[in-house]
Amino acid sequence: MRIDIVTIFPGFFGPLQLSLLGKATQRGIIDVRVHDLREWANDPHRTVDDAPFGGGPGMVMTPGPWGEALDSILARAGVDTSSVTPPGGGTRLIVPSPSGVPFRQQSAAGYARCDHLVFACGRYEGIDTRVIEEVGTRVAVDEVSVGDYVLSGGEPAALIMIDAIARLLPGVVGNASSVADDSFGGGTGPMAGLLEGPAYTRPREWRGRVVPEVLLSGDHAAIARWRRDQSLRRTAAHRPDLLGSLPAGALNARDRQVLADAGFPVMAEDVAH
Ligand code: JEE
Repeated sequence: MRIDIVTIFPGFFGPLQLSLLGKATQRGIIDVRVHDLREWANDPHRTVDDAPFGGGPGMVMTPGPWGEALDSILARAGVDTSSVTPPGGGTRLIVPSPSGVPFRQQSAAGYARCDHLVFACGRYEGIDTRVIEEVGTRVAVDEVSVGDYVLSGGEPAALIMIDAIARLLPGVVGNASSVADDSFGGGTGPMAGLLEGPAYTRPREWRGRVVPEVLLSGDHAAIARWRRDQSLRRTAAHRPDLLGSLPAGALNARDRQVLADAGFPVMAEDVAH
């Protein structure tokens, strides 16, 4: 997968050379190019911002350099820069924005199937919206938010998204099942829609705290049931919203009892008529 990133802070993407993403690059699974937006700013001061029309605080990124940068990157990728073609193909432009659609595990899985992603990382109060409109006539454009908090720019959001996408590519994470078993990732598995429970490793006792006996029992059914109980309790405590959006029939009578015992009221199972 080819990944182009446009930013006024190229140094922000140093972490992509580390750890899992660095290995993915060495293995040729991802090819990341970071571009300094100011290379497309033509004035002597390499200006990329201006005051907002209509007034208000802060500055807005001016469309000129963005248009030139994205034309150049999309032309190299073989995306037609002159005629109006429907979105699609292997290239998508992702614009991190506090007003974007939420980025979820399913978004990461969708982007992992693309050949080419371009991230347009804004700063200040964001990018002149005509850039998103105009480029959207030539390539699929998504305005995406990584969460309900305000960042100072799109760079940390792009790092988060690239991490979540790249680890889904074949050959990036060694153990494929550790990807499938993730919270949110098990779309069809028994833990679908629940958070992961606690993890333990050696030693069996540490600072007086012992590993739950069931995990040492070798009783795989009992271990699976215990883990599900832990997942349910943690989900209820940390993300009660997730319990509300589980598919119908996801909770059996035992699940409901576990939640009730933990003090979380659950609606009775729907009865088909
Ligand atoms: C891209 C610039 C900074 C700060 C004003 C903020 C007022 C833009 N989940 C996410 N949070 N934030 C971003 C994100 C932030 C960005 C840019 C992404 C480019 N900024 C910025 C303040 C404001 N508004 C919301 O309340 C109203 C705008 C992001 C992602 N992805």
